[in-house]
Amino acid sequence: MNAPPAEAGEVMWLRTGEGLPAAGRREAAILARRVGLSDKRAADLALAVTEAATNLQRHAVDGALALRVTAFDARSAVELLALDSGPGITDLGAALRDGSSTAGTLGVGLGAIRRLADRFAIHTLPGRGTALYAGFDADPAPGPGPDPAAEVGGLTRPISGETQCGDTWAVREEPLGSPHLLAMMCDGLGHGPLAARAADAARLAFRNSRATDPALVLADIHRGLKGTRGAALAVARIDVPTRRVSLCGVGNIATFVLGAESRQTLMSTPGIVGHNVSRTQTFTADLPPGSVLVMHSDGLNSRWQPDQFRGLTAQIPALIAAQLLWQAGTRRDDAGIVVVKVPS
Ligand SMILES: [Mn+2]
Repeated sequence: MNAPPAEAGEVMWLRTGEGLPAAGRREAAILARRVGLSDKRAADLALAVTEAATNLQRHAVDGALALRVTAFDARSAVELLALDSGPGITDLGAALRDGSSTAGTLGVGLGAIRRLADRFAIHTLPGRGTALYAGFDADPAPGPGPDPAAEVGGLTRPISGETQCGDTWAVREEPLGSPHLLAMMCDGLGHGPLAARAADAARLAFRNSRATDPALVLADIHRGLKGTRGAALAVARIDVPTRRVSLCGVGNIATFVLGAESRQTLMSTPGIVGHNVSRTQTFTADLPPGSVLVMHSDGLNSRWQPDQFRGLTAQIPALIAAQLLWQAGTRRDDAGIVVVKVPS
């Protein structure tokens, strides 16, 4: 999977409605050109988008496609997410088997999408919805390299009616090449272009900071956000060998260590990064094998519980982020989430 450094990029959201397959194909073609997919792979992507869109259109309560380009570790890809609010797939195994008779149900075409994609993942919640991930790599699959220190994924969605998003995230190694990761989740105040500008400034300051302590990284970002609207923002440091997380957050960013059946909260303190940051506090926690670090903005309702998301922590971070954003997110605010998983 994706190894850091990783950053939120532009995400194209397309909601279910007339013409979703055509709109999805159009967007996919633009992204395929941008990352240099071969004609063959671009056609495969278009086919997968058509299957996913048709599926949503015909069978889902409410749904959306999210398409984006990712470029991690010198490997670029087009990623497709298909998200819906129900009805869920009762027999996922049958739906994924090629040629199985699932006509008339939500699972149509899943086997085809899995076969077409370089990477595929799916998580379904009976009655509540399905999240599907399919990745199409621009370059031939790299040979087996060293295991990445961690897998990272995230997702942002602007408030209804806006195209730019004030929520953003980034993850990178610090120092570079070390098993120490820094992760940032940022919610630029308000929404629209001015919030997006604060988010851009936060990503830049995060990238340029050479500090290792999360409170000092946050202080660097605080300076970088002067003159912007400011943001709620949290920085986590993950020490991979010891599986320890330390977190310094200011304002309303929710941070959790999420296990299969548990959720531990790491607190932030009040304030606005870029405006008023008085006394910060750093909290630490263990990241037990099988658990993931989740950071999200208040565009997601933080009252969600692990038992509502059975099996989700076993999925790839990009799918964990997408399912949580879709199920807990509101359209009345920018929404953003980042998930980091340290392999067992
Ligand atoms: Mn917000």
